[in-house]
Amino acid sequence: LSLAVASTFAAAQTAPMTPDIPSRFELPTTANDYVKRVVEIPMRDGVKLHTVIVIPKNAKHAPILLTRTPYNADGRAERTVSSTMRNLLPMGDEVFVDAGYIRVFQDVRGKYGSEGDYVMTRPLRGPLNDTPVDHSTDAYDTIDWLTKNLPESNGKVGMLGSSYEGFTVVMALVNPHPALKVAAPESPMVDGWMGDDWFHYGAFRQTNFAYIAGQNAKRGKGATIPSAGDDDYTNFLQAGSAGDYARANGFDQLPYWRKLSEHPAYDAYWQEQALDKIMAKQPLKVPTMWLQGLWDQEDMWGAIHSYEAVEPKDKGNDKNYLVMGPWRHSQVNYEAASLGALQWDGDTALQFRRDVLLPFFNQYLVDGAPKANTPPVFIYNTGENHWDRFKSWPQGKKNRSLYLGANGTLSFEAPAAAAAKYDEYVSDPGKPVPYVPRPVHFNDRQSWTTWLVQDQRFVDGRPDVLTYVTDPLTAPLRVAGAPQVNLYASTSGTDSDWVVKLIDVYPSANASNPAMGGYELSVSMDIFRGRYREGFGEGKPLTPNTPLEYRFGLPTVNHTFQPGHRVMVQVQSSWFPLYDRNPQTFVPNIFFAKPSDYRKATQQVWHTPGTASAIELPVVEAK
Ligand code: PG9
Repeated sequence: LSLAVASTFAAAQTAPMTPDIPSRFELPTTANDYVKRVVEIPMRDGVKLHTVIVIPKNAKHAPILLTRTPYNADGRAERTVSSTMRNLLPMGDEVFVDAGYIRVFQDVRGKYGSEGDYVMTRPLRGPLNDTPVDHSTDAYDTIDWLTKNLPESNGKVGMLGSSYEGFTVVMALVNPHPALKVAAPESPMVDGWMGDDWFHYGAFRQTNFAYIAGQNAKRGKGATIPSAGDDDYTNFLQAGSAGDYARANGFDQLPYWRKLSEHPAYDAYWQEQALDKIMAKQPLKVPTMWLQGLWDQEDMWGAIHSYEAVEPKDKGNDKNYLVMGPWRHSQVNYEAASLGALQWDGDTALQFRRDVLLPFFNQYLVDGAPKANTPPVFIYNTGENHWDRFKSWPQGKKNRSLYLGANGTLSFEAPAAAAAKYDEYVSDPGKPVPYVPRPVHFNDRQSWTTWLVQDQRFVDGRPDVLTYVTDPLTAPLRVAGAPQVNLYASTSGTDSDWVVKLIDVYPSANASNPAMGGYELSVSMDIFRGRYREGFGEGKPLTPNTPLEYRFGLPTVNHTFQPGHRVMVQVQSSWFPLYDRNPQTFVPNIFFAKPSDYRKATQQVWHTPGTASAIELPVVEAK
């Protein structure tokens, strides 16, 4: 009897040595308010793209929101493990979830679950791409499949995404599928040389090393570069040139680094990829909301330049829209009541998503939805702390020159002939000016996302930073557009970088918010690599010790300098280690400058009647 009991008992139990990891485990889905389908969608060349589709339970005639990503579609479609679609999907999607949208994330070819080759910024078919496919055809084929295979949908698709995901939205707008009804490229990477991720006016952005290794070392999550020490200022200085840093960290194995370093100038490789120029060639077919942050530390060029390039062909004034919020890169999809020390009038990102973006998308995607009251231009005034709704952009039609003067003065009066013709400093590549206070940590997210609003007092007064400042303003000064630098400067070297910052200096004391007392807030700043002053296609040596003109646009602003504030301009010749150092001796390719090429140079900023350095401000005159 006891033997029989024992064997019955054993039969009811799991044998002790049963392997504890089953071949498959799935969470029950009955409680979910959504259905998730993971599909491999075939493209025209047979390559299958990994696609995650999240459908509200019992959906009927639902619109589709599509994002194409190099950042892991499975992860993008699972913010948290949750039975509710709201908690499952990214924060920025909440308004769309509440409105009953179907949400689709797809891995671009060659990344994560998708087949095919990954080409970092795959050019459109043409001179740089002799394959039959690009992101435009992949978006087309994907939309075609979605409209035929999702019975829960109404067959209308919108695309949205930030940064790289914004770049894939722009690509979809070139020969768009007829079912693509509306699009919002958010901080899209549009021109990687002029002012988006890789360079700004030819100066290379060394933060990209980590990105390139992270994206390209593997099909999934790539490699992390070890840090030599706890201050990236020292790490990059000791490495030498950007090319030396790359070599020491194994980048010669990564084709994208080779492509970058073989094309330091704005040659055909970059020109053919500039999406703003491509978009400008034909009128928009799809209503498009171009969107970016006013302090977008990664893609400051793309959206605003695309909007401006496309605008002349928007004859019906019904396809081309611009949105600029007081945001860091991609902050539109998160909480945005503040940025660094700056506080806004509520969560500006939520206000935009709920009140502008969703109604705009609904209008084109939801059957029977009303026409949205979408302003052609929706832009935050960062000095008066409110949203502006405009019919057109820029608002500042009249450029007024703000002149750099003797003794650190800055005024709307052109300089008279004076004894002091210029101000001088020594730029030493051995001691470059930091872009944030040291120690610098590239991977410190807080520092990286807020560096453009960093209080500039940390360099004001350095012997290699020139500072010009107005008297306290007696009336508001409203600037609405892109300030233009018109600098006359000389160098004793044969190449030089020029960094120019337009700064709002807050009154020196602020009892309610002491952190803002005397704050030097950069409202617009950028770097220009001097060798390109005569043209971006080819770098040329500078004539030493001669005042030369440098003209370049600064990032767009919509800012009121308030009475009691002062306007400041700072000029310096390095911004390290974010930007690689200019050796200040002309060499064919700065990526590969040798240690002996890096030399101190005496820099002069001129302010005489014939060489009047100034910033031209798109001022809106008070009525
Ligand atoms: N700024 C990132 C990027 C875009 C495109 C190319 C390279 C980098 C991004 O945030 O996606």
